[in-house]
Amino acid sequence: MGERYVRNVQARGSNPLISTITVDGNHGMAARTANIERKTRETEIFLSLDLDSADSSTIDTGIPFIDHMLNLMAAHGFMQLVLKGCGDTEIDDHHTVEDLGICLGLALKQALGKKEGISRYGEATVPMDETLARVVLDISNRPFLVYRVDFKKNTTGSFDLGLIKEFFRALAFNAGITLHIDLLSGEEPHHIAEAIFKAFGKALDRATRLESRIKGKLPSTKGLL
Ligand SMILES: [Mn+2]
Repeated sequence: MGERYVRNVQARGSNPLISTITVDGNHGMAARTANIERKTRETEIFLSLDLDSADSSTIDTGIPFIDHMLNLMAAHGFMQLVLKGCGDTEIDDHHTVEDLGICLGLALKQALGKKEGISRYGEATVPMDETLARVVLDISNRPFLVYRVDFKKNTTGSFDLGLIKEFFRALAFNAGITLHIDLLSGEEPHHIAEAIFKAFGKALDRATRLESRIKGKLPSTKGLL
């Protein structure tokens, strides 16, 4: 919208200085950001999300493997995540990973607000060597997870790979998204996890991208999301 406005101004022959108006790149909509603070007896998480900033993220959850995955997700999804978390990892990583999914889901829901003008659907298929992972999602307010991923090992390093499903289930249900994650091929668990998190980031970027043709309307024939 911004670029078109600038072109129209120039076409009308107005003061060319007006063409220096800065465009916020966000179709004039409010910033799509969220801040979440969540404390329980099991975890403490502070999270800031900016869907429209590709600045580098700062992530420290106390679980280096998850820090690595969330960094990949944010970088390839062109979003900025500032995250500080800690939890009862002396028991295991379960509470912390699930609560990170809850907080990211809540942040996503908050950042998207009324969901006006978004593309709504997003898909990405991402390879990593022998691995190919596909993520398809709908910002639908219909929480659902279909997770067809078969890891041939239970852990990578000391990380329990079963927790990846817990993370995405918590995320999908708290964000209100329909989320399908399929592993099309893959052997090495670290590759599989990376491809899934990158594909999620890219699919989310595509689904949350503002679509200028619908001019800020809700992408639903029902009129409700
Ligand atoms: Mn890696």
